[in-house]
Amino acid sequence: MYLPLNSTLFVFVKYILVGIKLMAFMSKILITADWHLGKTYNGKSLLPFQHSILNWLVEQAISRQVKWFVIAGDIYDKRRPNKEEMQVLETLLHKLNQEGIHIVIIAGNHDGEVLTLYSSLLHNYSREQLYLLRMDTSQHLFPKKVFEINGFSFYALPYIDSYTCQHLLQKNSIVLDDMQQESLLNLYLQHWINALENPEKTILITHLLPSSLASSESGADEIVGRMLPVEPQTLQNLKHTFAGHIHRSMTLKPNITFAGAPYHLNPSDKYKPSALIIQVSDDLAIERIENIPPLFQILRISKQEEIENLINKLTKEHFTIIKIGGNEVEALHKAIIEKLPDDITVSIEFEKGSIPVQNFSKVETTKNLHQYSPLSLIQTYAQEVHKAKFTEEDLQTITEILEKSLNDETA
Ligand SMILES: [Mn+2]
Repeated sequence: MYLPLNSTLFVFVKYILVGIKLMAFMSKILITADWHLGKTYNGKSLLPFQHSILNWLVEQAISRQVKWFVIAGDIYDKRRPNKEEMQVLETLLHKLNQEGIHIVIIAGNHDGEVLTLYSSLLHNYSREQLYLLRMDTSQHLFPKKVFEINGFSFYALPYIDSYTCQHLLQKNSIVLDDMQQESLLNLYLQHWINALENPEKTILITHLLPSSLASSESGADEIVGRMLPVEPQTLQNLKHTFAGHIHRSMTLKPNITFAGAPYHLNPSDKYKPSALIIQVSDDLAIERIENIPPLFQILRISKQEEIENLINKLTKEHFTIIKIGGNEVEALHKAIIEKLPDDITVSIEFEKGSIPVQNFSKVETTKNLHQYSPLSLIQTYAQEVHKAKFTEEDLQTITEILEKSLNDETA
């Protein structure tokens, strides 16, 4: 076949194509949140399954040529992750770094202010490679600018609690009730937004909960730290806010978008796992990645003759829930246990209405915490989150002041 008019044109076209590819690379961000590495289900760690899905997500970031990979809080499920959980994060970050993708990590309420949590990461990466924002009561924590793309400035803000707010606003009195705490945080964010030169060109990435969403989608997951609501109107002048915390991806008001969790943490979760790809040019184009492979598979069985088929369906790729129903649950349970391969993770449960063979530990839920009185809430909060910071005497004072304010309110 006769080749292009001349090689100059050919080189020119090639140059344009490379340019387009490069532009795409320069302007894409992947935003994900709520990994909860190390979360357990019925006492068994989800970590290997989380790892394989997150590996898939990292591959997506690479093949879609994103420039920034942002984790908007709740990387670990517990404040003190174990070695395996930390290794999973490090492996994923290493892979991104090898591809030249920049990383931003924001602490969520589950990550809190444990300063040692990410210390190894800070040693292994430069600020350019990995920008890590922790909640830190010793520092001023207005949102920090993490990068700029096509005239849009991206700021990140880790989870922040009322004590940090107070510190930042240099109000030393103890702020006690929920309303005061909320207004303080809104005031603080408003102050930051008012000081911005170009709020319409500013994008905030955070782990905060807008107050029009009263509770968490995932139910059992939340409230290691008390989440302070932000009024959506506080954020209305910004170009956009991307947030973690709510595990279902959704858009609110219309400039607040939740990234969503990349997998279910419980087989009863109803949300669609997701992550966001933001293409930044003159405007923001938001795309949801929703074809994420599932973490759980549920297999139902009610007859002996189905056992062979069930065993064949077990895979290392999924955390399998086996639901036993029918009239012979005890015998079925025994037969399944005998045939289970050692290297497969399963949780055996019973369909409603079947007679349970034994009591399986129920997954703990902290849902009820929402219904606690402000007094017990602040006590739980103080004890859980600030164990190291409050003496018995401090707690006593908080309790007294709270009781007084409660009495004043009811009087
Ligand atoms: Mn979370």
